[in-house]
Amino acid sequence: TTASDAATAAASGANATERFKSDKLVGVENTPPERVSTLAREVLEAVHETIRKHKVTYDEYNALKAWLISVGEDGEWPLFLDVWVEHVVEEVATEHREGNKGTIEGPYYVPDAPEQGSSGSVPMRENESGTPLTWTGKVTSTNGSALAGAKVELWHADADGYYSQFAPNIPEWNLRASFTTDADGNFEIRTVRPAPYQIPTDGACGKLISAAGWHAWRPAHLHVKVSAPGHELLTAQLYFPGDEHNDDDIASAVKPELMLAPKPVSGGEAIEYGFVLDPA
Ligand code: MBD
Ligand code: FE
Repeated sequence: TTASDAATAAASGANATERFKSDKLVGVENTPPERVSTLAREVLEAVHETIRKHKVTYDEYNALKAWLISVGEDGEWPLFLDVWVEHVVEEVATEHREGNKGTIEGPYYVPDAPEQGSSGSVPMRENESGTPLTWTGKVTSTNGSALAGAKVELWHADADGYYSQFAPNIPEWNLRASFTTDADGNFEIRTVRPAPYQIPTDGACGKLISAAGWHAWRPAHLHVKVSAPGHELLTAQLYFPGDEHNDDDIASAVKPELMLAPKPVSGGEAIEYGFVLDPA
C-alpha cells in the first residue's frame, strides 16, 4: 500500500486526538467560574438564537447529536476546531503584535523534530516528489537586531498532501525539521514544495463539508514555529502565489503578509522570507 491509499480520517484523527489530550491543558485549572459561566452561556445563547431564527426541527437536532458523537469517534475534534475555530483565537491572541503576522498551528505539529543547524535539508525520502525549494531568511527582533540562535521549526505535507506521523507509511520525521539561526540570525533550508491539502473527507468533518456543499481544500502551505529567548513564539504558515485556494482556504488562515515570492533557479525554486519577533 502507499500512504495515499491507506490514509483514513479515523487513523489520522486518532493520532491528533492523542497529542492534544496530553499536552495542551496548561494553565486553565484556575479559570474563575465567572469566566467559564460567561463563555459557556454566550456560546449556548448563540446556539439558541440560531435554532429560533431558523426554526430547527427535531430531525435536524437529532442529526446534530449523531454528528457530534461521530466527530469524537473519528478523532476529529482537533481537526474540526483548528479548521473552523482556531483562526479567531489566533487573531485575538496576536492582535497586539508589531512584528511578523502569524496564523493558525493546525492539528499536525510535532515538537522535537531533528535539529539541522543553521543550514541544511529537511529529512525526506530518496525520491521525494515536489519541486526542490531553497529557502533563505533572517530572524530579527522588532527593534531590527538580528536574533542568533533562534529556532525555526518547519513541518509540511508531502506532494500527495500527507503529513508524517498522521498518515501511514511515511518515515517518522519526513518533512519535519528544526533549524537554528547563525550568528547573524540567518538560516537556509532545503525542502520540496508541498501540494494543496485536502482535509480528510471520509470522517465527520468530511460529512459536514459534503452535506453543506463546501469544499475540503487548503492552499499549499509551509508551517513554521519561530522562537527566541525573550520573544513571543511565532506560529505561522507561508503560502504560494497563484494557488487556487488562497482565496477560499477552508481554514481561513491565509494572510497577504504570509505570501511567498518563489523565483525559479536551476534545479528548483528559491524563496526568501524572514521573521520579525515581538519581545515578550
Ligand atoms: C492542515 O494541514 C492544516 O494546516 C490545518 C490548519 C487544518 C487541517 C490540516
Ligand atoms: Fe497544514
